[in-house]
Parts: sequence; structure tokens; C-alpha cells
Amino acid sequence: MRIDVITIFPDYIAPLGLSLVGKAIDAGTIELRVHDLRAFTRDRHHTVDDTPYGGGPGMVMKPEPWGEALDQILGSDPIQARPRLVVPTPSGRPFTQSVAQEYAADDWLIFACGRYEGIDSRVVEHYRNSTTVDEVSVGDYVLAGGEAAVLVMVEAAARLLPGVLGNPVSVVDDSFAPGAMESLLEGPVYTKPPEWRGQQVPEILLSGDHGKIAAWRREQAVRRTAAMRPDLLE
Ligand code: J9Q
Repeated sequence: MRIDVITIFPDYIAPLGLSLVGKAIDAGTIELRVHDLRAFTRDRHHTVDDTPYGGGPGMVMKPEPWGEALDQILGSDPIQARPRLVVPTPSGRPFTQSVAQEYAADDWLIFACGRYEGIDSRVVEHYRNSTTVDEVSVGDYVLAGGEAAVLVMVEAAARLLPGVLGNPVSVVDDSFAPGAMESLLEGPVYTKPPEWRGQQVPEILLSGDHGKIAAWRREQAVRRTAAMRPDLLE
């Protein structure tokens, strides 16, 4: 899978070189290209933003650098494939595990990280011709820009790629994997030692009775879901 990220803070994307995603890059499963939007400006000051038409607070990202960057990236593909252009924005559709699965099935993702109050809306409209545009939100809170959202989405999609996770069973077992344990949250987990600072590991987990253990875990999962995410119990 090819992943391009366009940002005014390329260093913000560097953590993708670590951990699970970093291993997938090293293995050649993911080809990650990070682009500095300012490299696509033509003025002396490398201007990427301007005041909003109609007035109001903040700054809007100018369309021209985005056009230059996206045209170059789209033209760099010898087979002229149609990528998905992902634009993180608080006004997008919610990013969920299902969306992560869609992304994991794509050959080519381009992430456009907006800062300030967003990107001139003509950019997204223009690239609907040549890409599948996906405006997505990773949650109902305000970020300074799309970079942190890209870290989230790339990690969520990358771990679903064939061969990226050591143990593929854990993928289908995830709380939010469609068809998983209904969509209950995970209950408590324990490892050695059996007693720590006065707290014992629940005895049932040491019993070796796998039927009872499964039933206990399910009950714990329902309890935790009711407490933390009653919306999931519908
Ligand atoms: C770009 N708040 O917020 C939630 N998902 C994405 C975002 C976001 C933001 C500001 C800029 C994305």
C-alpha cells in the first residue's frame, strides 16, 4: 500500500517510522511518502494561508500549494491509479473501525493535513474528479491540525494489512471489529505475579476451566461496556 501525507509539519509524521507501522514500512508492506506543503509554494515567504473571505477568525489554507502538491503526487504514479484523498476535518464523517477496514483494502491513500480553520473548499471539490475524496473526523474535539488524526488513521489501517500483526487472531477479536464479540469493550486483563501490592488476580482465571473463564470474561465485558459506553449496548 502506498501512503502519501501532505503537511506543513513533516516531523509530526515521523512517529510512523516506529513500532508496528515502522515495521510494515521496513518490510515493504507500506510505502510512506511525507511531503512538505511549503515546498509547493512559489512566493518568497512560502505562504500557505490567508484570511477568510467573508471575514471571521483564523486563517484558511490557500488552494494553490495544495493544487501543486496534489498534481505532482497524482502525476507520480506511472499507472495513473485513482487514490483515496483523505482530509481530516472535524466536519467529516466519523472514522470508525469499518472505515479503517476500507482504507486497509485500498492500494493508495493520500492524506491532506489542514491547519488553521481548514483548506479552501475548492481543493476538495477539484479533486473529486480524479480521486475518491473522504473528509473524516476522528472525534468530537478540536485539534490544531490534521496530523494527529493521520497518525491515528494510518495505525488503525496498517495493523489490518496482511502480515502486519504478529497474531491475526487479535484482529478479529478487537472490540470494534465488526462481527467481533458483538462490540463489547474488553474487560480487565492480568499477568504475573498472581498477587501484586495486595491485589489478587481473580481466582477463576487461574482455575484452568476455559468455559467458566469465557463466561466470566463476557460478564466483565458487559459490565465495563455498561459503565463506559452504554450506547454500545443499544
Ligand atoms: C483537522 N479538529 O478533529 C477531529 N478529527 C479531525 C479533526 C481536525 C481538527 C482540526 C483540523 C482535523
